[in-house]
Amino acid sequence: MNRPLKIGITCYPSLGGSGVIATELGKLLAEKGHEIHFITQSMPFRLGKFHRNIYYHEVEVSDYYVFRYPPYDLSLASKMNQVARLQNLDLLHVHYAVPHAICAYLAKQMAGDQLKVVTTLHGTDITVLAQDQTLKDIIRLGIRNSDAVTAVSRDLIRETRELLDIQEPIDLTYNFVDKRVYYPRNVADLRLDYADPHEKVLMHISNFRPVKRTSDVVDIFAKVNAKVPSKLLLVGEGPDLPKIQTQINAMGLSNRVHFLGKQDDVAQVVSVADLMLLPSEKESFGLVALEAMACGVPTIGSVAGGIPELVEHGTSGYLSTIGNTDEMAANALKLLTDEKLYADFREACLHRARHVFCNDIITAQYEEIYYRVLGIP
Ligand code: GMT
Repeated sequence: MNRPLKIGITCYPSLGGSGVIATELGKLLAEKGHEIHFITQSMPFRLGKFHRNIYYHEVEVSDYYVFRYPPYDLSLASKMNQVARLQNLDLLHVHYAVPHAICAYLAKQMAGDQLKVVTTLHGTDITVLAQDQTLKDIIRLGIRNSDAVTAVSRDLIRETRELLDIQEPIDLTYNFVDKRVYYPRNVADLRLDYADPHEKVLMHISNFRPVKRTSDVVDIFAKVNAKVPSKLLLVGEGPDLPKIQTQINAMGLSNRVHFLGKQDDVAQVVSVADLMLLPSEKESFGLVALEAMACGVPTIGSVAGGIPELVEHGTSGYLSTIGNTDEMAANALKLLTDEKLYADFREACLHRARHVFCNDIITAQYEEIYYRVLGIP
């Protein structure tokens, strides 16, 4: 076995798939004996209790009166350099290009070339931000100066190459779930809080941003509920939530929809559902579809971005073109009204989550990349 590494991890610590993956990866690497230093603006929300081999370094922003905008990016770069020197870090693994890859590049200039930088692209850092001409060049700088770049789907690799004209290699590192946490939970009692025994449960989990097309979620649900009595559970919060509430009221569905707000224990919540709805406009991967899959819940979604790499159409879910809510509803009904078909999909979900997107496989891939950039055979 290779020597344990000292790794600095930077991510957005609040709710969001990139922060979840970064935190879970840090926890798994620490379990394997590596020393993990989170360098973030606040404690990553999934970090929870004390963990052996995990340390947390908070980035404090200087609010000196001449600053109209406190320079968070410079404070982060300085903190990365400080922690790298003090703790003798082997590498910085940053999640999300903006500003983390650029800050890591600055930190490396200060700490020295022996400090390696691995950048993981998660999606909107490329699909949305790289389209902004004012940010394009600086994102490219961060990516080109990383010792390794990884992305969470083939589609995101393709889009990164196209939008930023990146020729350098990009490693594919799919998102993962910890199989000790994500498995079908026994939630029969909890389910009764939301739905009668004869009703089906459809669920959507997101940050309710326009790219999630949450209006389509309500549309699909209305079409399903017209044929099979169902409940819709909406988990998360975000800018489109008020619009959705208005739509739900206008459609006379308010007594069929539950708003659960932000929830930490996704495995427990998702186990209540029969189907996950993910009709996004853009989705580099779709971590919630994987979390659902690992709990035996098939996804009805769109063919956006990396979703087809995760959900196999006709086996572990059904995918339609973006906005085709008629077909999505028809597919949902097909699954909900055929017990044998549903059982087959459920089995396929469990198998695929455990064998393709399992924590052991993906953590080992990241370790391989770390040793490669450090020149440790
Ligand atoms: O979905 C979001 O808007 C949040 C965003 C994030 O930065 O956490 O999610 C992105 O990264 C996740 C983890 O890799 C992916 O599962 C999501 O698909 C991706 N979101 C988009 O591409 C819109």
